[in-house]
Amino acid sequence: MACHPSSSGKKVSAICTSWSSSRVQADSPGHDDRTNRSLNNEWVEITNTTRDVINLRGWTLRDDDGNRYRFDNVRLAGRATIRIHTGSGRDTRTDLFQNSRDYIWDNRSDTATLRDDRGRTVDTESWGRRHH
Ligand SMILES: [Ca+2]
Ligand SMILES: [Ca+2]
Ligand SMILES: [Ca+2]
Repeated sequence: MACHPSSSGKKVSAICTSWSSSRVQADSPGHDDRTNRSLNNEWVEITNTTRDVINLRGWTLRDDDGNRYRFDNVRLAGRATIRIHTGSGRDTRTDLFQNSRDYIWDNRSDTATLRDDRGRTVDTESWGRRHH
């Protein structure tokens, strides 16, 4: 987990120490055939480990290849988990969709970086090894 310490915000430092983008399913089960179903079985889960509601508006989720997802007005309750799917679908309280037509999270290696609305890194999740 990476986190830039904040001198001002008690709230931000609390987020930094408490947040985790806890799980990534980078390799959609089965053959990667680029169907929407397969794309949606590639996802990142973010868990709010605090007891406070956090609004993710303006927050971003990025990979190592320049893909970026920007959150809308999404309120994540305390202790709640939200799953961000790669493919298309209708956003709900527990599931969001990037509406991408291609995979985002590289099966072998990649990094998911969550940043808040001020561009500060809240959490990172890496897997595999870099090849360049
Ligand atoms: Ca993948
Ligand atoms: Ca697969
Ligand atoms: Ca990627």
